[in-house]
Amino acid sequence: MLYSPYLITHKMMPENQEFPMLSLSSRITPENLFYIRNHFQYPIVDMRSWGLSIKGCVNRQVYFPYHDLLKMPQATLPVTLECAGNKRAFFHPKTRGEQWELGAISHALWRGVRLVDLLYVAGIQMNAREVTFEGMDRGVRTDMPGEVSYIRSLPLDQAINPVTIIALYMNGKPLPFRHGYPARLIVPGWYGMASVKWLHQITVTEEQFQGPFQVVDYVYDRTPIAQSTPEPVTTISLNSTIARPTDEEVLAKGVNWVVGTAISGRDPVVLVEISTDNGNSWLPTSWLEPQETYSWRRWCWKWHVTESGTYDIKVRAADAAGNIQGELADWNVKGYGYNAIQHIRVHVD
Ligand SMILES: Nc1nc2c(c(=O)[nH]1)N[C@H]1C(S)=C(S)[C@@H](COP(=O)(O)O)O[C@H]1N2
Ligand SMILES: [Mo]
Repeated sequence: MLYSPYLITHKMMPENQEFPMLSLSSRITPENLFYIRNHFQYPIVDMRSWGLSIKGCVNRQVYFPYHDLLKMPQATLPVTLECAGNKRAFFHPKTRGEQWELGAISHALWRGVRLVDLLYVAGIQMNAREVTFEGMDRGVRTDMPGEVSYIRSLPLDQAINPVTIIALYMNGKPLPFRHGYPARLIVPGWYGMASVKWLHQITVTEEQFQGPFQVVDYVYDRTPIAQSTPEPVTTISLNSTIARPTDEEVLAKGVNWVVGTAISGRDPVVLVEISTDNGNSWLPTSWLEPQETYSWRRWCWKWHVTESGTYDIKVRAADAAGNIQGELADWNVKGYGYNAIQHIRVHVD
């Protein structure tokens, strides 16, 4: 059977589409199925004038034309990007924002220049504390006047971490325009908002960046549940997802494979378990591929069903630090970081 899956559309202007998890068939997500998350309309990029500049708390302002970046030493890293709003649709009560289900997550091989190599050319001054990254896309937000650009910052230690790269290639080809051509930041292990697309300006600063995509969005705000100051959203939480079967699917008796993914941007995932009795008993799944630090990892489980009925299937992952996914999501106002145990119901005839 010829099967040609499509992205699942949430919005077209700006474009927000998710990867159809049920089509999961390789570790690397096919480019045409890689999720897309944009806050604004696409920018206009004129390659005759495009270059990457670094200014701020640096010894010398530098400017890198595209062809200079291409000639610099390149690093290649497999990195999974996951939107902080992935699985938002499963929060109770619901939270505002794109109602992402399972697929605001995808995996690719990124190749580009290490950010630290560029910062080294500029020379970081003693007072530097953060590095901000400005994308070329801009537009209006409903909560403030005027136009804003998509800008995010990183603490200096993460900026100089050699895994942080300015990607010029995705899966061996020049970065597709929708994923940030000509250059995008890739911050391995962090939720996707950190990986700024259509990058053109880097600024090393002494102050903490206060832009809306830093302090209004992408913070865990737990009021009124807890009285606490909102914490910034950073690394990917421990999570696991069933790609197949799907919720309410009808299956035949016999062998049915359950397949999915697991990820954490913190400690390596060491175990994924499945339950077919609503969480009363759990069995380990098998890995389909080796552990890789910043990558999701696919697992499978051979389910031999002999009795017809309705089954409540659950999946949970555990990491090397002893954390295990829980039944309840850590509810927050903006609906970030959903990582409760996934529950699907299937019917066996
Ligand atoms: N310039 C720019 N960079 C951006 C965004 C954006 O809207 N503009 N969205 C961010 C968010 S929230 C995510 S999840 C990822 C999505 O990357 P992708 O569209 O390549 O999957 O890009 C990030 N980088
Ligand atoms: Mo995102």
